[in-house]
Amino acid sequence: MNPHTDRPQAVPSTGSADTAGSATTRAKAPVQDAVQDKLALYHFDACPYCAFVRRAIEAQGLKVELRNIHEDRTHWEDLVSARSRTTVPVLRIERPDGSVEWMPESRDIVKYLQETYA
Ligand SMILES: N[C@@H](CCC(=O)N[C@@H](CS)C(=O)NCC(=O)O)C(=O)O
Repeated sequence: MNPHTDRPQAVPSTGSADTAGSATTRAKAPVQDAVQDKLALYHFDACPYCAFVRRAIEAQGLKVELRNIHEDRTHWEDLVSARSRTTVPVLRIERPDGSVEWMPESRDIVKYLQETYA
């Protein structure tokens, strides 16, 4: 599938049925205060996987800086420097202790956001 031209069938809806699991069958990760971590999403407008993540961020009302790699060369360079590739979306998580994690894969990002900051 070409995700730029076709409907991304691999991209699920942000509905919770297939991503959140059952409260009775799966333990929920500890809820954190979203403002404690600095979150930034590397993305670009026409990317359907990015749109999926942006919708989830908006639905949760999370504070996430959007870093468009097609509009800002610095963001593109930082992404390539960290990941050695340009595939987006990628969530950059900067924790209060200064550690930084770069999380790829739209489904994993949405799952992480829902489990961590819901
Ligand atoms: N499985 C990935 C697919 C991400 C993906 O294919 N992103 C495309 C844009 S929609 C991309 O960044 N392509 C350019 C590249 O890989 O360098 C996800 O779900 O996040």
